[in-house]
Order: sequence, then structure tokens, then C-alpha cells
Amino acid sequence: MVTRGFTGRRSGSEPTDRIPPGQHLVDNFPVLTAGPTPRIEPADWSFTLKVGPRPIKKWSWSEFIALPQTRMTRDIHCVTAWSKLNTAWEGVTIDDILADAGVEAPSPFALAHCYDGYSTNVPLADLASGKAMIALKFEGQPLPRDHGGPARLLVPHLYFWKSAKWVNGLQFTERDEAGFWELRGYHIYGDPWREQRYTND
Ligand SMILES: Nc1nc2c(c(=O)[nH]1)N[C@H]1C(S)=C(S)[C@@H](COP(=O)(O)O)O[C@H]1N2
Ligand SMILES: [Mo]
Repeated sequence: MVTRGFTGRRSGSEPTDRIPPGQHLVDNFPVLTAGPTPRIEPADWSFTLKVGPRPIKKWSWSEFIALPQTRMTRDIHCVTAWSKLNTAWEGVTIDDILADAGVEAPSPFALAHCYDGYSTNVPLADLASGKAMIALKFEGQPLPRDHGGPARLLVPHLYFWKSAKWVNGLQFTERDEAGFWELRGYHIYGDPWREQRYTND
């Protein structure tokens, strides 16, 4: 007897243990950007690793795509309450970036910086050990511009505002410094499973 999905609701046929509290599933891929969408050509793109104010290493696009490329399929959860299962990404893990720069665990926190002036803070523990990457491809294609192309941070286990689009650098910091949305009322960490949406959640 078939009992799953008989209402025709998309969420009715999905494993609910993959949908955090307060979230619903979408099939499309909504675009959420605070300001205008920047146009960054790969030839003009670079990525800088800093420890505090000190630049450690800078990669051009051609240098960056020569780093080991890793595939990751993950569920993503936006604080505006949509979740999307099994999104497929390809890019360079933060572990491989740190290894290429010859640094190991520079400090407990980091800020991602972006071409549009956006920033967001993520602890090192949530970036390392294969948990996050700088994604260059989505579903096998170059990352679309409105989703952060040519490159975005992907931290799939935290709310999606942590996945900074048009990323151009990672800065390691001693203290957990709030980024763009964290300064504007969003949670400093943003765990969807604990519903850490706003500052005091
Ligand atoms: N540079 C930059 N990154 C950003 C944003 C932004 O405005 N600028 N918006 C964030 C927010 S609030 C969300 S929910 C996700 C949305 O990503 P998407 O447009 O690919 O769905 O990107 C995040 N990364
Ligand atoms: Mo968002």
C-alpha cells in the first residue's frame, strides 16, 4: 500500500529527518542578495588568505582552479525558511586552501569577504575537516552569477547566509567578529537544527 506523498505535497514524500524545524522544501533555487549583483570575470577574480591584517597568500583564478577539486552533495537551509536537498557542488575545500598556503589552524575564527562588500563569520571548526569549500561549480556547471559566480563559500551545515557569494578572501581572526547579517540581528553562529535565526535564539 502506498501511503507516502498521496497529498501531492512535495514535502510529503521527503524524509523529514533532513528538514530542520521551521523549514520547508523547495525544488527551485531562490536568489537572495542584499544589494546589486556584481559582475566578476574569472580573469579579474582573486582569492586572498589573511591571518589578522596580514596577507598570507593570494591566488589568481588559474592558480585556484589548479588546486585539488572536490565534489560535495549536501542539503542547504536558508533562514527565510526554504531548504533544498541534495545540492551538488564542486570546488576547493578550505583544508586544501590552508594546505596550499602552508598554514594549519591559524586562529579559531574566520571572516569571509566578498566583492560586494558582504562578509560573514564562521569558526575554523566549521570550515575545516571537509565541512566547507570555495565552490566554483553547481550541478556540474560553472556557478551562475546570481548564485555567487565565479566563486562562493559553501558552509552547507549552517544557514545559507554563511555561504558568502562572490567571495574574494578568507581572513582568520582571534575573536568571533560579526559579519554583515550578524551585525544586523542574525545569529552569530546560525545552526539550522537549533533554529539559531536571530541574535538571541
Ligand atoms: N556576497 C554576498 N553573499 C551572500 C549574500 C549577499 O547578499 N552577498 N546573501 C546571503 C544570503 S542572506 C543568502 S540566504 C544566500 C543566498 O544564496 P543564493 O542567492 O545562492 O540562494 O547567500 C548569502 N551570501
Ligand atoms: Mo538569507
